Amino acid sequence: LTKFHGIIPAFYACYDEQGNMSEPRTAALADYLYQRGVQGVYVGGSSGECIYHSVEERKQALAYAARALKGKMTLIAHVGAPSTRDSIELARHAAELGYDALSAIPPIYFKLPDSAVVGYWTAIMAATELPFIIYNIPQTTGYTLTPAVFRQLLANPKVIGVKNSSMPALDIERFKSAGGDRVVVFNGPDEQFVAGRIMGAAAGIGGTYAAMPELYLQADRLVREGRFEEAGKLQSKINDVIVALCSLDGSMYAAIKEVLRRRGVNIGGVRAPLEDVSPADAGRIDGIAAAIDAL
Ligand code: HMN
Repeated sequence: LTKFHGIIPAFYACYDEQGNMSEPRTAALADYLYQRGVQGVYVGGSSGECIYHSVEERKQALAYAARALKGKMTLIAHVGAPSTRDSIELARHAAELGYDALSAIPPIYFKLPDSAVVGYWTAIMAATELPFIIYNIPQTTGYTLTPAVFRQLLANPKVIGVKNSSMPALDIERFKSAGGDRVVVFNGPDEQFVAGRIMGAAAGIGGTYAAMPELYLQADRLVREGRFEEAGKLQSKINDVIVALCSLDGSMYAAIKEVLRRRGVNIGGVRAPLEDVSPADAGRIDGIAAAIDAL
């Protein structure tokens, strides 16, 4: 479990000018994160726009990131898809690529009973030898993982943790309490990374980390050193940036990609139906990028 700690940015979809998956641009984002010293990456999740990709494209995204980062940091593959079949295909692909762990949201669209969701996760786990991280994100999937279902899943030794993106920091504490030393809880909401770490998360996986990895690494260090007041103040500055990123007309990921462009990493735009930021917001993006550099 020691592989799973610290700052694990959710990796973004890296497109060429035509909007196709780009290996060189993936390598550029990978290198930028590696240079900053993050502990791992979470590839093909929400922030990776996986929901808008074909299975083939998702395999490309997983392969390009692995080729760039294998052996350099912890690699987690998100393989959740609407069908069990596609998820298993992605899981096997990730295992062949040498990923360190798999993770998956619950199956989306139909509202399924716990038994179907548990069956889905169990089938993915059975497909490879890799450890598995449950992904709880009720605000987008409509499915809420309860501590009782989590405990049931813990009967499977492959379950090593949960990435919890629900807002209550209490949920992080409850999952940690249910799993104890045999689980890692990953903080999901970036806006309360510090709270999540203090309440039981040993690591964070976040959609805004790659926009400002140095700030999250610093927050993580402050928590490890018990400097909670300073950590809280830094969190507040991080939150000002997140609020600014979310205040533009386009999607937050479009805004982040513009910030990254200003930090020297061009990974293209976002895939529709996600919306681009309008050219009129260029000045505001400059301001956000400058604010990050100044922190
Ligand atoms: C992923 O790519 O799967 C992300 O890590 C998900 C992550 O928990 C994000 N949550 C959502 O997108 C709902 C957060 O990092 C989020 O982007 C951040 O807290 C800003 O609101």
